[in-house]
Amino acid sequence: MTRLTDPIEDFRLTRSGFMRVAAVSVGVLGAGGAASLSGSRALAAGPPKPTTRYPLRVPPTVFPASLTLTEAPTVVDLANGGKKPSNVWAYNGSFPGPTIVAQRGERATIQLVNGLADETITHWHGMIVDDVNDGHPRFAVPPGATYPYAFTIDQRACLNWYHPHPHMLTGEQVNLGLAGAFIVRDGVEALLGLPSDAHEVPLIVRDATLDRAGNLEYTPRNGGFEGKIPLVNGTRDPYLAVDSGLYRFRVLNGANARIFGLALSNGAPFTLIGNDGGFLESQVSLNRIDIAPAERLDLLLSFAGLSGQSVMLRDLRAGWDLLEFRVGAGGAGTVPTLGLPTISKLSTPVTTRTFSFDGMSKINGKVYDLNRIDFRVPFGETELWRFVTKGNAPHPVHVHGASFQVQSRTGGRGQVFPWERGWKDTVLLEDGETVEVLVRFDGYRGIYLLHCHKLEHEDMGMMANFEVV
Ligand SMILES: [Cu+2]
Repeated sequence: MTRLTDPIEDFRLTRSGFMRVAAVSVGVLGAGGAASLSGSRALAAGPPKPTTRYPLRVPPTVFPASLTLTEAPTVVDLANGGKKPSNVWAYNGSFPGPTIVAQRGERATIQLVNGLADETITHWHGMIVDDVNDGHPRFAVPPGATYPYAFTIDQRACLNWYHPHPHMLTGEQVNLGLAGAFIVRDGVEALLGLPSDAHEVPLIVRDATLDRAGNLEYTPRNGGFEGKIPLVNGTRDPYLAVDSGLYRFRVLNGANARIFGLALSNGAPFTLIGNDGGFLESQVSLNRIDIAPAERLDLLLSFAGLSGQSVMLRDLRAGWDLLEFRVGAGGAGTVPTLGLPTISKLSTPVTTRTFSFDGMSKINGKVYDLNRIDFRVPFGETELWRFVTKGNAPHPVHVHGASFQVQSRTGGRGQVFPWERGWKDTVLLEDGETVEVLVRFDGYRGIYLLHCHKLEHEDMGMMANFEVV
């Protein structure tokens, strides 16, 4: 059985539904797959260097009109061709879920089917939609039920994603496999002539723990789930055969709690052109990028001159090899200088609010209450939101219903990083830091969420409802 507690705040999850066996099993739940918290720590040795690598899985592409998404247990091959069946939970049997690709202005009509044994609801992370379509936990549906979504996509081209958001169950459902990419395209992007088709690759990076039978196993800790192995697009030890041309990688940190420090083994820089809310105003060359849970990156990478060589995408924090690029012949193209669109700057906030991310389960001293509106925000007014913490960071702070612009970070790391410019919906708050953002809710009125995207903190109650009025 797994249960999260917050010793700092002496808070305990009391929801009976949360006590469960954490290993996924298709058919009969249980089978002795549960791990105690102390047991998961005892086994936390580093992964061995893999000798065999498997082709990177690229999820199928689907479109948002008349789409049915079913969340259900299924069996996948994490070694993608290695014939090693693993029990996971997945959207439409695909781990990660199918990549939804939408054009700005398009209408999404999506039927969510709950094929799990618990309630669920799906949130479109980064999508600006009205509140009945936002996947708020109050809309969670029971097993066997459906939830109909219908919304118009009206925002800049960007990489968003979708995942479950039921109260106190998000960490488990995401960790056991329920997440997928949601790409928005627009005319501005089309004019840039960026790499496409096989040269545009989504990379959903996360960590995972497997039980002895090789099934995904959720072993939460109140400080955040820490998996023992990395997965990219649900693939163990993946490689990607590339040509020696230009690629666009759409990177999502889909981990519950882990931050990745991305770098390339040959020391070459990434060219960062966008993040959560779309393109940056100008491209930037970076040798290392830290990406917190739920953050996204839009990267260009040229393999010109590397034919016959191997380049590894690494995580410098855990010392993991994430993805090997095996560079073949053919292909062309170096990183172009792009004319990226300008970003109108938010300014002159009307109101300043301070949010303290306390312990592991509270914002401003309060544990989340599904039925409590914590504050109200006037529609269309720019506000300055200040995020602080009394400890137990990192806290990746996420806002529903609007994107924001990061203004400053004082204390701690003391700077706004290049990957935090432009439009964001998630920003990393470390211990000792104060992060200020400007935000304006000019899409829809209604009830939205502010929360920590370390999913174990979220599930313990580090979340607040606000209403745009
Ligand atoms: Cu947190």
